[in-house]
Amino acid sequence: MRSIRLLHTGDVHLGAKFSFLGERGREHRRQLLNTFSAVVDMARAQQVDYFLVCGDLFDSNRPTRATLEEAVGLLERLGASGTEVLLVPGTHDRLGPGCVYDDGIWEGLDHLHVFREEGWSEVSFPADRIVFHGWGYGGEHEGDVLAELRLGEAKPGTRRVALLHGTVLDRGSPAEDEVGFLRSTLEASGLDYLALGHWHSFRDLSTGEVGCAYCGSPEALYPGQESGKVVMVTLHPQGREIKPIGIGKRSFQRLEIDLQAVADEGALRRLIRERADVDRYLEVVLKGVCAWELPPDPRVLEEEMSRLFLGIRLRDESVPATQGPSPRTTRGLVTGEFVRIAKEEAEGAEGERRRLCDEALRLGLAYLEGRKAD
Ligand SMILES: [Mn+2]
Repeated sequence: MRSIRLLHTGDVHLGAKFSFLGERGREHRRQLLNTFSAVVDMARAQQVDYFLVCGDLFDSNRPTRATLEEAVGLLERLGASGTEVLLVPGTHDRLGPGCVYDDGIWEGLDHLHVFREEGWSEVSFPADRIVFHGWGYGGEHEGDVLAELRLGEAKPGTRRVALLHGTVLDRGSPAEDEVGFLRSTLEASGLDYLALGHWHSFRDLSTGEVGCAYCGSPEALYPGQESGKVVMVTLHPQGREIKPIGIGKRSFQRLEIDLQAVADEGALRRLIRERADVDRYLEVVLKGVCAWELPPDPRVLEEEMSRLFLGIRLRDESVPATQGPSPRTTRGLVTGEFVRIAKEEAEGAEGERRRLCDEALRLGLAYLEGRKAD
């Protein structure tokens, strides 16, 4: 029995609108296709045996003709180079009348299997002694869907892999518009690997005998999700290997800034500018007591920085120092005098000297206010 290699991806969301990215939304929609193309290239370069797509290849059942043709073209090329493609629909591109998988474009493609039947169905590759079970998602389904999986008879040594767009449940039933399964059912499933889609961040849920992972989206989609990976799975004659591989070009990040530790608006600008990257979406949350007269206007800063990032959002949760008499702005108090002098020094200073002034103000304030200087 030889080792079998699977490239596991899903939740690509081709055609997603990204209106929150404004002018850059269109470009990011294009990026999803570019990244998917890179995933296909990786599968071809590494000559994987099977390519698994675990739902939500499309963001909706109405992708543009160009998007559909390009995606199917990529899968066709993959099939032509000897890799078998297996695909289950997800919640966004679910089965139903007129769904994207009913389109004639999918017909007559060799080496491409779409699980078009609602519920479990299977396809087997006797030469490799491997069977794939796929759940055709057509809408929510009560109960544990893995408990409904029947592996049936097969030659000893046959490997079993399932594709599911669903949720692992700790207890109870899945949320609205989802299908789910319990960890205990996974453990007893008899599968070699369960390839999951639905969550947009990679997660390895393997349990003893059964390998299981969420691949996550190959490209960054929304703030708060850690996307950008695909999973390379190797089923050895004994054991398995599950390897996440970074492939996404872009990232969504969050930065919390305690204004108490920032000397002034200029220093805040510099802190944000340090993260500048046109492939990065940055969510900045301003916290703490604002050391200056007034907290900055988030919209002005967003506008000013927007060209430096894929997108930037500022949320101001800080408390203005002007709400009460702050020792920092009170003449005659040690803290107030220190802030005044340090700012005078910093003004007009540039480069390394400026950085040192900012640092001195930050550390000095922390010392005077009895805070940890982190
Ligand atoms: Mn999804």
